[in-house]
Amino acid sequence: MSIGMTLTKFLLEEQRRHPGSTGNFTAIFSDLVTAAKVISREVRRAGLIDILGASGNSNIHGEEVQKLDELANETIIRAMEHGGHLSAMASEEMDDIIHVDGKYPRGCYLLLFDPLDGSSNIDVNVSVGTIFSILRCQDGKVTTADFLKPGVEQVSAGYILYGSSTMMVYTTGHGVHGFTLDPSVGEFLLSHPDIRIPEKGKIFSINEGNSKHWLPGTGAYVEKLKSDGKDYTARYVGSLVSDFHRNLLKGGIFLYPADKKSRNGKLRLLYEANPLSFIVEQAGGRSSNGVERIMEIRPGELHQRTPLIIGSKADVEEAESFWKAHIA
Ligand code: AHM
Ligand code: MG
Repeated sequence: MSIGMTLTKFLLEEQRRHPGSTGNFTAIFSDLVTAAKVISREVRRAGLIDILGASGNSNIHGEEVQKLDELANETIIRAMEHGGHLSAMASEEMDDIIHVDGKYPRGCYLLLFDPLDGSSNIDVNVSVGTIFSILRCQDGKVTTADFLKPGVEQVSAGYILYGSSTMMVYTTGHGVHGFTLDPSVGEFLLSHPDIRIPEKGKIFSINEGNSKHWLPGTGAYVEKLKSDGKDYTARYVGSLVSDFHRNLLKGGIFLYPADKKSRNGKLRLLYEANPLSFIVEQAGGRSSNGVERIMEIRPGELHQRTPLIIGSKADVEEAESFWKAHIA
């Protein structure tokens, strides 16, 4: 029986279709896949780890029980540092960048990641995910400044969603493709080739608990959606990857805007907003901070936050028109 198109086969074919490709991505993705499978296994056992850890903070192997987000962080670093294709990494969980060169052979790429996005959902069995972004780097010692590139310079981006099934969705700038982990064979199989986000959706995703802090543009836009002749429906998981993935497939808009309390929004530019923006644009959608394309923002710091309005092109354009009207 054929097992279908695996991620590795697909990457090799993509590499052959684009002469000049070095094969580095195939290797980088192979390490990412290993990390994803380990994290997926741990997420699936999350409730059990708690039970096993309750007796003395160590699991049946005598290892210290780690919080899942720390475990995901460690898993990615350990899986990626040996490969020889990276120079350094940056993680939401670490203040500073993580150097690879010096310890292992050095490559010409940088990896940025949010190891387990949706932290507040980890303990309650709600879908969480890993988000990643890949940049090219120059020769010489890597510093934080090398990571401070606008999103348009990303060479690849993606996420792994630990949902009712585990999925990897990625782009290398040639469309967006989704793979589902088949646990029986341990492979990611092509399940969603060439994903296109509908031009306009019916879903809006925003934390309405923040409405007392909203700026006028946000309030006016949300009111417009609720009173629109076309029926919108509200969906908000509270895990960016999950909310984004649903809207990517069904069409819709996700907003975590600037408000009176958080002038820069909540989400991080380099390893949350930029990778999802690369994906949404490759799928035909749009992403903005309200007034500016996310992928053109010049970052000033590694853990910089940004307002994020992302999803179906027509919906994001309409939201932007409300921001612009209220700023003018
Ligand atoms: P995290 O990276 O610490 O998990 O925080 C980011 C998360 C996103 O996944 C989600 O979209 C957002 O925070 C939800 O925030 P809020 O609970 O304020 O609505
Ligand atoms: Mg996050």
